[in-house]
Amino acid sequence: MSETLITEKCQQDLANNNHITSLEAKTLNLSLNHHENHKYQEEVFLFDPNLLLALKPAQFKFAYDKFEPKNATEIDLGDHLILRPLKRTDYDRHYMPLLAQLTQVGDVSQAQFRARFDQMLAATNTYYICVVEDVTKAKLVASLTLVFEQKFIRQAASRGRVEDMVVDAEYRGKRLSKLLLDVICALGKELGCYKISLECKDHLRKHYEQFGFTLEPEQNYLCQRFQ
Ligand code: 16G
Repeated sequence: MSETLITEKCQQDLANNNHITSLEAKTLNLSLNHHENHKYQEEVFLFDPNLLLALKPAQFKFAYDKFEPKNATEIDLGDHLILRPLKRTDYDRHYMPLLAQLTQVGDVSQAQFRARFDQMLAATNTYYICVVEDVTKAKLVASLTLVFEQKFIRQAASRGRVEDMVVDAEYRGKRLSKLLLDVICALGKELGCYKISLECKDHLRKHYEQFGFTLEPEQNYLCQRFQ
């Protein structure tokens, strides 16, 4: 592998929060100058984009017009829309106003956003936030989160939780919520979750049932609120 390619791979691994374990990387004196460091900061993903790029539409419940790798980190959905993991710079791509279409978000500053992003990133292999961006507007238009929870039960198994599904009002009717659910369910399976669960309002139950979610007999969703 050429030195340039190795450097690119290392920078991508850094951006993806992967440990650099390859012998090639270890033997390479990887010193990023200030400019490169800045570039790396701009491209920090919450999880490895390769996890999305490895998904095949054949794994999905529904068919979509387009689901093709656009480059090393993004999937082209057509219509100027791309799918990728959340990035550290996404505060500037209207991420909080998007979430405000789901529930109260409060007044989160860019610094608070980045601090929370860093905390999620540090909890390795736990937060998988998938977003859809309209690249013509540099604006996030849909988001869905998979939380990967490790357990001691069931032979030290892991489960997934689907959280914070939101699609921008102007982009509804493009089946983005279906696509994100397909993606998250396929990802959860790939990660080895023994189950994936979600909480939703009654009128959305039918929507989620299409993906195999069921209200199990005698299961109740209980909640205690503190605010
Ligand atoms: C919905 C969401 C949940 C989100 C909550 C916010 C899905 C499947 N469910 O229940 O993830 O956290 O709304 O509402 O996306 P809250 O601010 O009232 O807790």
